[in-house]
Amino acid sequence: MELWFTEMQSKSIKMSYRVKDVLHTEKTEYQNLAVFETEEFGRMLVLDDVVQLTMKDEFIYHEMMAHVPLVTHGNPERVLVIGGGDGGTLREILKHPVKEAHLVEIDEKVIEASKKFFPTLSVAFEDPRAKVFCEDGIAYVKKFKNYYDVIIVDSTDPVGPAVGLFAKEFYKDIYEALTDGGIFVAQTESPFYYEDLLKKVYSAVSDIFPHAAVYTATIPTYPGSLWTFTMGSKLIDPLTRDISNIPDLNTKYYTPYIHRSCFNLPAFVKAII
Ligand code: AG3
Repeated sequence: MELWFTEMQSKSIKMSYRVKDVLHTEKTEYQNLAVFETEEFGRMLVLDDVVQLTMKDEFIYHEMMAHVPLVTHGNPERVLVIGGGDGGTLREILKHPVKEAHLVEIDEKVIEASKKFFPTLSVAFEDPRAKVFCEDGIAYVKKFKNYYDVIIVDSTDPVGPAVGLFAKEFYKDIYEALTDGGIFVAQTESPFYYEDLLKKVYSAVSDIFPHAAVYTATIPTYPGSLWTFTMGSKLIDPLTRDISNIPDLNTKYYTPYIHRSCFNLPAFVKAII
């Protein structure tokens, strides 16, 4: 018998993966969580029927989530991830000489599943600089003023529990929680399927932050492949930042050339923002 997992990438597009094994399914307090062993992309984490990561291509998303803002900042000491309970973004952050790498994840079951099924990501939680808080990220950031150098929002799609993570009020709280040279990045979905969201987020971020920029990466298992990240910066202009001294970060996607080029947007994306 053949087993397939299908994600509805949009109302009228389905993407199916042949599954070798269903390793885990559970209903958590917040969402349905599943771990599959797929034929093509290896182990896969799925939340509410949406692919969050696969072993084969997770490096692209996680490297771009972490290294673009951290290198743009230049000398981050305290970094916060909101969401990202699998630990992938945290793992990349820890390649930098940061002092504190905090992660606030609402669903502790995601962290547990990662510890069990994704050891190459959850290894990040063992680093003494890493600290995990299992609570609502929206309430968490309100507690801080001028504290974090970089805040990264590694959320699920803007449905259900993640809706508030794409709201202007939340970005204002993030602005306050950041230090003077602080930088914020959020994953902002596919420009093909979430055009309105990208437009809305970019406009909110550019209202709040002196500098706003969008960058892209190509991620095979995310809808539309081309994926966007939106950055807000309090001081440094990400587009003119001198990045000639980028340290070797032992990466598979991110390079200094990628850093320079990822802010160069295709014309149709530029037209959206
Ligand atoms: N967070 C972004 C997942 C978005 C995927 N969307 C989709 N497949 N429709 C991933 C969390 C990984 N740390």
